[in-house]
Amino acid sequence: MMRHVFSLVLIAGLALAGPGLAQSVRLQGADGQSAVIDAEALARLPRVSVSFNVHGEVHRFDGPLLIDVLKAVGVEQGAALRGPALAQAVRVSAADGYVVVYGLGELDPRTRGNRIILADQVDGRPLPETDGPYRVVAEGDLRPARAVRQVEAIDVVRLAEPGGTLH
Ligand SMILES: Nc1nc2c(c(=O)[nH]1)N[C@H]1C(S)=C(S)[C@@H](COP(=O)(O)O)O[C@H]1N2
Ligand SMILES: [Mo]
Repeated sequence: MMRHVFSLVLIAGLALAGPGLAQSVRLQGADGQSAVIDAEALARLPRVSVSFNVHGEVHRFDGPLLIDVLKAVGVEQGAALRGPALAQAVRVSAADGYVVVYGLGELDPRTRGNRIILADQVDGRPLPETDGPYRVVAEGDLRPARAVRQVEAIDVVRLAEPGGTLH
């Protein structure tokens, strides 16, 4: 019994210790699905390495494809990513209120060659606290403006009218 009380106090203490310990990202799907992913969940996904130029310096960023992360809330990929599914926006929000929108189609590796990842490492180390724990990196971007630091939430939003046609 005492041991359980102690565990509860320990867990509550960790929860109160502040956002630095909340190493998770909130996900919301287009149809109301939601999930919270943490380092453990991310570690189970296939990893990708991307070279990315930040203000004239090339760095290697590692992490899962952003579209693989979004599988937790159900997104179409590959051949299924067609018609109205291509009218979905992926809104990435950061701790400081910075928001960047990607199109779901540009996240899909079977649609487009340049990869977009949720990086948790740079040059083989965890991201520095100012940038991480998670940062979006879009391979091929010529400026790092879309490379959202300190990602907190990712939402998928449908922009097509309901009943849109499949072409
Ligand atoms: N959360 C967050 N991410 C952000 C920004 C920001 O203001 N907040 N600025 C963007 C811009 S405009 C640039 S140029 C790069 C800067 O990357 P650096 O901090 O690694 O130099 O981060 C991008 N990611
Ligand atoms: Mo910038």
